[in-house]
Amino acid sequence: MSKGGRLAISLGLFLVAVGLVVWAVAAYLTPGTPGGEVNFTNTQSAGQPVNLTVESVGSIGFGPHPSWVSYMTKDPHTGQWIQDNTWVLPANTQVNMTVYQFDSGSPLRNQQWGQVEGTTNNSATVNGASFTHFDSRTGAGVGHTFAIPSIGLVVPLPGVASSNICGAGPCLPSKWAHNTVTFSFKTPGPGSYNWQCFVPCGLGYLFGNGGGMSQENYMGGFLDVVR
Ligand SMILES: [Cu+2]
Repeated sequence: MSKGGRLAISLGLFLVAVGLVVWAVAAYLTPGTPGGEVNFTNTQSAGQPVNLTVESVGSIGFGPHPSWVSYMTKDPHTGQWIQDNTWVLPANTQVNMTVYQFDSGSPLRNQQWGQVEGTTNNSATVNGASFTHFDSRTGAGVGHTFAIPSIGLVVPLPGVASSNICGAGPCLPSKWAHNTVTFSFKTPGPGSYNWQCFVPCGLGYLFGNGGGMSQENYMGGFLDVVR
């Protein structure tokens, strides 16, 4: 091979190496690159309930669509709020879910979604008070719902009435007005199950189902249930 050829190959390999280093540093510095999975199979002993904490925010505040509504997950390993809304969960295990709901609300288009279904005792709590149905025509309405259609689970998340609304995620419960909703459910057998919001909250889109509503990882994600 000519000297020029070797030089070209060396230069090419050098540039690839520089590119990989830049990519690795950028990946490391980018918090919670959306679309990733959060592993809840090793956060507790086998057979013990899984504690899963999420929040719903009116504007995610970063990424390609900063104004979109979104859920965020509290990473059980680091305590950080990240926009990774696919959860790896053990099969046939109780999940104790806490949702901090930071968004304002409105009446539901379908009052049926005000019913709590598919959770333990078909009930949930909001700020400590048990409820089985929320009339979204009262109070500040419903901000979002959390639903896992394949197991018939729907929980309405009451909207926030306060003017102290968090403008951009991640929203800290210690700082901004929110409603704390808790409920439990049992994971099914192994498989991939989608979860989503059923409140048409993609405002400005036909039927309200555009924007964050139709984009995975904003108003929806997956439960990757493993044995
Ligand atoms: Cu929503």
